[in-house]
Amino acid sequence: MQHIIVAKPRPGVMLITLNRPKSLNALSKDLLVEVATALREADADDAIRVVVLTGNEKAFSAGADIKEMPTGHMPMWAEKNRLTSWKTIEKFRKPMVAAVNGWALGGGMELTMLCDIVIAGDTAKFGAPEIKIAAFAGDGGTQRLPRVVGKARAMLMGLTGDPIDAKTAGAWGLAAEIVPAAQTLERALTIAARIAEHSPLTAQMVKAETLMAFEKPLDESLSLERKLLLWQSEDHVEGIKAFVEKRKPKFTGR
Ligand code: DAK
Repeated sequence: MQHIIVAKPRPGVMLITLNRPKSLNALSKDLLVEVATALREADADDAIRVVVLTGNEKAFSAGADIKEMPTGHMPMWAEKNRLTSWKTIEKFRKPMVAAVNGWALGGGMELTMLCDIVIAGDTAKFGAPEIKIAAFAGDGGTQRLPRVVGKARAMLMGLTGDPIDAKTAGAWGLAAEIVPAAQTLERALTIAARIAEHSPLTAQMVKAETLMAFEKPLDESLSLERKLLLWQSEDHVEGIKAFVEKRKPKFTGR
């Protein structure tokens, strides 16, 4: 990997660090392909239960790599590997936590919205500046941002292109917690390790069901949720037994 660093800092946790500091972790096609590759590995590895995604202190990511954009008409947006990589990130089944310091702009902010929990340092700034280069948040941002912050705030961000600070991002629901910047990664890893203690299958189900609330009409998602009452797993049986026997459960992921 040339543009990301992959580590396993806690049991059950994969840490992916975006590593193009000279361009503020701009999301080049190659970087996106590497992130998608790491996620495919995480998906295939039962020992990995949660992924944490982070950048550096100056930037989580400043968005799509503007220097990679053609000045002619040929849309690099439609490049197959780029689109497939975004799809892989979007469809990743295991819980994903973002640890965000500094800039999370354009595609960088879109990436945080594909994470299930966002922990932001107090230096973080979120924004949709695409309009400044006569583009728009075309990797899901025009649809996900209003679902997260509401129409009026999404319009404010998308039409002015101006960033919001961490406190505002927390108040608007883009981040679950705001912490001192020096503690962002540690807090995200602690949350990831906590999730990794639980039944992995169940954590994936909680993720999938929660996402349904954003993706399907209420009637449809409620009936899908009801069908899941039929769902049973060895971990569920173990969870009940452990409670009754007053001991810690041993989850196997079955
Ligand atoms: N791409 C490439 N390089 C970038 C970059 C980016 N997004 N952001 C920063 N850099 C580079 C700078 O060019 C500079 O490189 P050198 O000049 O040193 O070689 C280095 O990173 C440091 O940046 P600055 O010198 O500018 O640092 P400052 O602290 O002064 O400013 C900044 C930080 C984040 C305010 C500024 O760098 C900035 O405004 N960056 C651009 C942010 C941006 O506009 N992001 C959105 C990109 S567009 C689609 C349609 C559109 C899109 C996607 C899909 N479809 C139709 C499917 C668009 C998506 C986007 O994300």
